[in-house]
Amino acid sequence: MIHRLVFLLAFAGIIQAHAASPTTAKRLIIDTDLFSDVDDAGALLLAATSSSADLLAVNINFPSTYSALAASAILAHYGSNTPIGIRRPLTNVTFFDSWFFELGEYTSKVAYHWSGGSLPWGHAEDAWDPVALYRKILSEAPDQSVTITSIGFFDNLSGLLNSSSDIYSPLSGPDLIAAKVSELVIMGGEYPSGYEYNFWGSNPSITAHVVNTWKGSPITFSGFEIGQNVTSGLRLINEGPRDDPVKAAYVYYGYTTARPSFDPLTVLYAMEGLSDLFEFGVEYGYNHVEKNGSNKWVYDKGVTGQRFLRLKVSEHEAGAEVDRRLLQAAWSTQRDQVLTRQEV
Ligand SMILES: [Ca+2]
Repeated sequence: MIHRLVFLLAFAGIIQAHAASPTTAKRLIIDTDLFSDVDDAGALLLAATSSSADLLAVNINFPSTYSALAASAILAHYGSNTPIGIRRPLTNVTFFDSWFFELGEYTSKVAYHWSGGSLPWGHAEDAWDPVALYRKILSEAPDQSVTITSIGFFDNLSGLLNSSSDIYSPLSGPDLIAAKVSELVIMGGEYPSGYEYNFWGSNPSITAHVVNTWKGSPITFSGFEIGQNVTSGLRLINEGPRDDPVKAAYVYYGYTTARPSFDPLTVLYAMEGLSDLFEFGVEYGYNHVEKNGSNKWVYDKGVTGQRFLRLKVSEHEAGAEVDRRLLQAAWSTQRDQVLTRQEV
């Protein structure tokens, strides 16, 4: 009986949250390397289901067919038909944990078993060119209205910066960014200095191109130190809906272990701002990336428009909030609400 009440109250709360879906929802584009870590899947779950975000596009910066198909499967499961782009040329590479021999592959399994959306199984080549998708979505958006969230590598954003007039817009890449982007939120680097995977793991000179030359919108950095010790995923694994693809991804990837929360935390900031979770570590100066992918904050008081985040709560509290949000998001889909009713 208690369980029934809890589920019904949760159900009512979820309905209310979605009914209140504001016209002020942030227009969001996510650029993800959905492949070698599962927290990208958690981030997609949050963005696809939140009333705080209008997910306009998902661009993938790792060129595996399974990354594109898994993104489509995940988005479709939560009722999102958000268009998907992916960096070319595509490969059929799958993740293998050659560092620790403990993590599992999830993108091909999620892609196959939850096949759906705009890129069903076998149709990865139908994905957008990511730069064309950026230019189309940005050109159609109101001025200074789009938040871009980078939770992986930088090839697609570098391509956007290098782009020129096309069928979507007469503007160059930098001019289009200045006209349409309200904020670039980057998970990557370490602050005030460090050497982090998203910056060095693909092509660090491309990282340097994006971070060192981006102009026209503020940049907020979410560093390695924010998410590394904020673990999440166990509640989704243990309490999530039976047929949830992101729950399955966490199981395939980490078995029964909680994972760092780099990307879910970054997407929560991108959607909701500082909220109760974050504060700015600094609000002047700028980030500089070397060609090897290491980064260092330059404390120049004459420069504004870049900042890095700090947690305002303990790592334990932040992890509990990410866990709560992942679980709430997974149960919020129409399909699972029906399942919930049958189960209680
Ligand atoms: Ca990522």
